[in-house]
Amino acid sequence: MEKHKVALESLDPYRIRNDFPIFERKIRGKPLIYFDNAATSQKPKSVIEVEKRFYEETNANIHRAVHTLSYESTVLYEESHKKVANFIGAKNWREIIFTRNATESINLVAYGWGLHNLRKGDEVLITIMEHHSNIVPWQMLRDQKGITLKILDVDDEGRLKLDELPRLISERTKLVSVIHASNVLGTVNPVRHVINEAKKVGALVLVDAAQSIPHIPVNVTELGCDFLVASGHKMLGPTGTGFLYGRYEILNEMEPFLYGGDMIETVTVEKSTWNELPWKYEAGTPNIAGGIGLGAAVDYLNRIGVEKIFEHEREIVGYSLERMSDFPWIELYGPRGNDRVGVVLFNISGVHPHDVAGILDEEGIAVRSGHHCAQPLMRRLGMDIAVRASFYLYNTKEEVDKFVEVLREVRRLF
Ligand code: C6P
Repeated sequence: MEKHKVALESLDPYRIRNDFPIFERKIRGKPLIYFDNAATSQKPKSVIEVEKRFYEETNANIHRAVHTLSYESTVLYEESHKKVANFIGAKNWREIIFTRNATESINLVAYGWGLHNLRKGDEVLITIMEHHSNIVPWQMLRDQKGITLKILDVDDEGRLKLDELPRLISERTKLVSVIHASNVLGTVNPVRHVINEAKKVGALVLVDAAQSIPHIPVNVTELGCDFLVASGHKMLGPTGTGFLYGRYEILNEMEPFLYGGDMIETVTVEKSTWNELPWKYEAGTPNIAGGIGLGAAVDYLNRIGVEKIFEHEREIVGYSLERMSDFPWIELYGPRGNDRVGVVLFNISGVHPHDVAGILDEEGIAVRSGHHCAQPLMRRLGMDIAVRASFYLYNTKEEVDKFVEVLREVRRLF
């Protein structure tokens, strides 16, 4: 087991684990092995401390008063937007809108842009790989506006069928909304190629980066996407945090999503005008402490380096696949190659996925079983539910060894 420590020179997960208080926790007397990172990540001390300190020392509403606490809160909250903007290579921090999660970010685009810009006969292209969050809002627009929803298929390994893109994209395509990395299979999609194809017909592109931003370097300016969404809580940030990146000109033109306080410039009983970006889209008192915590999460990720995190995860996922491939009774899904983040989807023949997850939990190992909020993809791959182990920077090969040992026990029991 010790040998794994030295094999990972660039990132030491054992040292990193000391930054995460949750790993002091025992589950039924066993050390916690947290393999449910695609659902939400654990939080480092620095993020927890920043939130705590905010409440203890600074807490006040933003943009509303001249007193010291309000001023300090405002500065901290705006500073966090700047950190996120730098982290994803946005040119202007005003292009970053804080939301509750990736789902709210997509809804913001669907309501703020889609509802007002799409007409009957227009087309939105998504893929069969999407999370429900990137399907259902467009179905709402299909039903309300009469647009057509087109779907790009995947092959049996779970890679997008890119050769079908030219057939699906046309002058009628107004938006392509595509998942960057799959929460089910871990596939990293060549979004740059998709963006290039969409731009040929003048379509806008939304990238669902909920599973890529925490794990691989992403630069919106290099990508050339129009919108990008992510969950703060999957990238070491507090729950209740997420963000939308949108190109300045588009956000400026779009209609607000939620209406009320702070998103206005002036209000008379007859009419209102909108605040400058990003506040036009952050109506009401936002999750101030959470937003500041998200900034601290970005600081932490920068200190470690997202490239190193990706390398580490590649190593962990490669090792898991290698170990799990030894057993013919484990069915593994997803591409075999380097184009994946740290997600492994599998089933054990003859054992219900919830039973697998239950026995793993008995041993302190947290995985997710179910449809992973991507039922169309699961059906396309010929299954209803499966078990998912998803890794992050603090996971070790030693944990994978324990996990595989318990899987063997599951097989023996059934
Ligand atoms: N996937 C998972 O266990 P929210 O919950 O709104 O922050 O993120 C939604 C979302 C959008 N896109 C992708 C690719 C996602 O993976 C998720 C969240 C979690 O797979 C919870 S369902």
